[in-house]
Amino acid sequence: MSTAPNETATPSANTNNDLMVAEQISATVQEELQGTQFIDVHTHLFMPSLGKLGLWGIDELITYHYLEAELFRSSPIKPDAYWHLTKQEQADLIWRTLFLENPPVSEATRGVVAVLEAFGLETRANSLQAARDFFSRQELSSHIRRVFKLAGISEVAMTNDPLDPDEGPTWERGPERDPQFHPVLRLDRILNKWDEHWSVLAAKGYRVERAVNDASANEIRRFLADCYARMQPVYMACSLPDTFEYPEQSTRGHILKDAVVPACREFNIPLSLMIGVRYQVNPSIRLAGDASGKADLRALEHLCASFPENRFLTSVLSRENQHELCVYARKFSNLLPFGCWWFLNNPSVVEEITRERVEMLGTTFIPQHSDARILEQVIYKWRNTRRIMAPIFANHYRLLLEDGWPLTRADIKQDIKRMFRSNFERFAGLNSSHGQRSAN
Ligand code: RAT
Ligand code: ZN
Repeated sequence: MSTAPNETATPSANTNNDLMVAEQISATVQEELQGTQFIDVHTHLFMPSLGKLGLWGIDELITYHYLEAELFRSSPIKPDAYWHLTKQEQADLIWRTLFLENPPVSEATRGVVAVLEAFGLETRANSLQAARDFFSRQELSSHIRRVFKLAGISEVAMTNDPLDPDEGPTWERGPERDPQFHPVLRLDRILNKWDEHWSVLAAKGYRVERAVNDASANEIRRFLADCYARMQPVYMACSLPDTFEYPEQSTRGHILKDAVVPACREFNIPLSLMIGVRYQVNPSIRLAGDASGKADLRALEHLCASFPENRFLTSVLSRENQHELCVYARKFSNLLPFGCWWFLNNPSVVEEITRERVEMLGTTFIPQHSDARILEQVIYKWRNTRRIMAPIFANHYRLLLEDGWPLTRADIKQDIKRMFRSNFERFAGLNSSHGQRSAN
C-alpha cells in the first residue's frame, strides 16, 4: 500500500540522527507515517465477542450510510421503498447506481474501490458476487488482523452503549476481551435522551426519576460506576447538538455536572465531547439523516475552566468551529482536539484543518480518527489520512529546515508517534507497551 502516490517517493536514505536536507523530507515523512502503527481513537467497530454488532463485508461496506445519502441523490428510489429491500438488494442497487452508472468519484464511493483493490478484487465488476464469495470465506479473527495490518493500526476504540438493547445484555454476560479493541462508554441515551431512557435505568434497580434531582444524579453515577467496573472503558463519550450549552438549566446540564463529569474524574478517564450535530433533519433516511451546525464553543470553555481536573477529548462537526477549537486548546491543557469528523473527513477540509492545527498547536492534537462502522473501512480511511497528511507535514518540516532547525528523522518519527499514538495514550492513561490502562 503506498502512502502518498502523488508525492515523489525517493527513498530518504537517512538514519535517525543524521541531519536532513530538504530533498529527503517528503520520503522520510511518508516512511514514518507508513511505519507507525496508529491508534484509531473513535470507531463504531466491535470486538468479535460482541457478535453481530460488528459489521464487515461487501454488503455492509456498500450500504454504509454515507453511501445511502448519495444513493438518494442519484436514484429516483424513495427512502421507504429502499428500506423495504433486503440488505443484498440494497447493496446491488447502490452498486449499480453509484459505481456502474456513475464513476465513483466521491470520497465514500472511492473508499469502496480502495478496499476492493486492497484485497485484489475486481473494482469494476458487473456484480458483487465475487466479492461476496471472498468475504464469506474469511475467518473473522484472522481477517481482523489482516485488515488492521493493511490499515496500519494496532488498536481501535469502540463505541459501546450499555443501554443499547442489543449490546447491553452482552456486556452483562462478560464478553471475552480483545486487546485490539478498547471499550468506550457512550452516553448519548443518558445525556441526550433521558426522557426515553430513565425508566430503563429504573427497571435495572437504579432509583432514578424522569425529573433529575440530586438523588437521581447520584444513582446515575452509581450506574456509571457499575458500567466502568464491567467494561473498563478508556473514556466516556457523547455526541452533542449544535445548540449545546454549558452551564445549562436542563436535564443534560444536571447529569453532566453531577454524574458524568465527577465519574470521569473518579475513574481518571477523559470525556469525549463530539459537538455540532443537527439530529435527524431528514428522518426518512435514518442514520444518514443528521446534519451539522455551528456551535457556541463557550460551552467547552466553561467545562474546561470549571473542571480543571477533568480531561476533554473534543471533535467539532462544523468547519466554522475549527479555529475556535484550536484557540481553546491553547488556553486549556485539559482539552485535546481530535479528528476531522464525519462531513469534515474529505481531503480539502482535512488539509485546511490539519494545517491550522499544526500551526497553532504543534503536535498537541490527534489529527484523525476513522469513525469506521464497517471493519474494512479502516483500510481506505487510514490510507487516505496518510496520503493527505504526508505533504502537509512535509511542508511544515521544510519550513522548519529553511528557518534554521537542524532536522533529523528522529524528530519526524517522534512527532508522528506523538500525534497518532502517544497523545491518546497519555490522555487516556494507557500503558503503551501492552495497550492496557495504567494503574493511576
Ligand atoms: O460518522 C458517523 O458514522 C456518524 O453517524 C456518527 O456515528 C458519529 O460519528 C457519532 O459517533 O455520533
Ligand atoms: Zn462516530
